[in-house]
Amino acid sequence: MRRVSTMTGWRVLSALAGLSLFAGLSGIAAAAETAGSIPDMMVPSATPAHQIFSLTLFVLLITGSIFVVVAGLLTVAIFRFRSRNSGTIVEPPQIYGSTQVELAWTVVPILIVAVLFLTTARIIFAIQDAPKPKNALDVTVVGHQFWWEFRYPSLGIVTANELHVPVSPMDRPQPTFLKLLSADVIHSFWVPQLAGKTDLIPNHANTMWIDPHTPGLYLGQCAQFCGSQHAMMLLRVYVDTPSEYAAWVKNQQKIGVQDPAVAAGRRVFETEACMNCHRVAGTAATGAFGPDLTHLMSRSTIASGATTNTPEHLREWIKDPSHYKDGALMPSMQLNDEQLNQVTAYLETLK
Ligand code: HEC
Ligand SMILES: [Cu+2]
Repeated sequence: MRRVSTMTGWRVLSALAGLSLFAGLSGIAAAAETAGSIPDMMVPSATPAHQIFSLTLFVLLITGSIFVVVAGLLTVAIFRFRSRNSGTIVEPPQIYGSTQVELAWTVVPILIVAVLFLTTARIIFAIQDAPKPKNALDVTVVGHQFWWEFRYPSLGIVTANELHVPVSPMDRPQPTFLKLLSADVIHSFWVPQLAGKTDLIPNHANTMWIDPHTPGLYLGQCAQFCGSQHAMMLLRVYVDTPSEYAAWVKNQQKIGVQDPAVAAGRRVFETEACMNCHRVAGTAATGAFGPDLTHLMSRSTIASGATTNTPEHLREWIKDPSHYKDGALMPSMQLNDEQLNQVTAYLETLK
């Protein structure tokens, strides 16, 4: 009777082990397939991310070896020394109070922890104390519930949710140094392929830097629970080639010409409270609670990646922000269809 129940136990156990192995493997396969399109810290492509990745591998190697040794000894003990129903129970030799054994299992773990601690500390300091080259770009990042503000003080640019930085060639590095601030609660800036996470804390400036060598789009997101739409606080970092970057800067510095064809929409914008929360350079709209809309059309997404920037989505967003982002801190201004069309047409000219 007892024998039967142990057999079932083993079967359940091995089935579970097989299942979790399968789940693990298929997870890894799925991750590998989409690598590049999802933010993946196992595919680093910039300097601090590379260091963090090597440290991760090193720690995994050490802890993995410990796991293999412990699990191996345990397996041997379970099978070799299991009860064999021989009738007589013989106690194994008792080695209580052995100085050698006690020393071994105290000193070895201390050494292992010391090695892990020192290598981690070395990399943390190397990242924190990295000298800032003269040509580094400075960007101030301000976290808001639930979007990102990017200010380029030396260039006079303010934008939102989509950060543009120049590529940093290996032979002539041009890193970007970020100063992290918050307008409300704690947020966390995390673009796994570029660098580690750093929190944005109210009344306390943090700094971090990125040094990406390959142009492209890198995705990230707020990594600190900051309210109901924390998961929709996405981040896009465009690493531009020098000419793309120069063109982007030139466009952002332009103050848009006001198109008389959309004067009606501009009037809606200026009379329906939009301008109290949003800035459009060169107009009376100087609000700072919401994203700067001066060059809204240069962004490919709206509302921090909640949806793509198309005229239909824009109109739907203005009509009812909760359609895409329930809990977003922009109210629906209850515009009628005509006002919606007009204000959308106006926004479409903010190139
Ligand atoms: C009470 C302040 C407030 C008012 C009033 C307001 N907005 Fe907003 N708006 C916001 C906030 C905050 C966001 C960011 C929401 C988010 O992403 O979570 C936003 C986002 C937007 C965006 C997306 C910008 C981007 O780059 O993601 C557009 C477009 C926009 N608002 C247009 C308007 C228009 C048009 C009006 C007037 C009908 C208006 N807003 C009124 C606060 C406001
Ligand atoms: Cu956040």
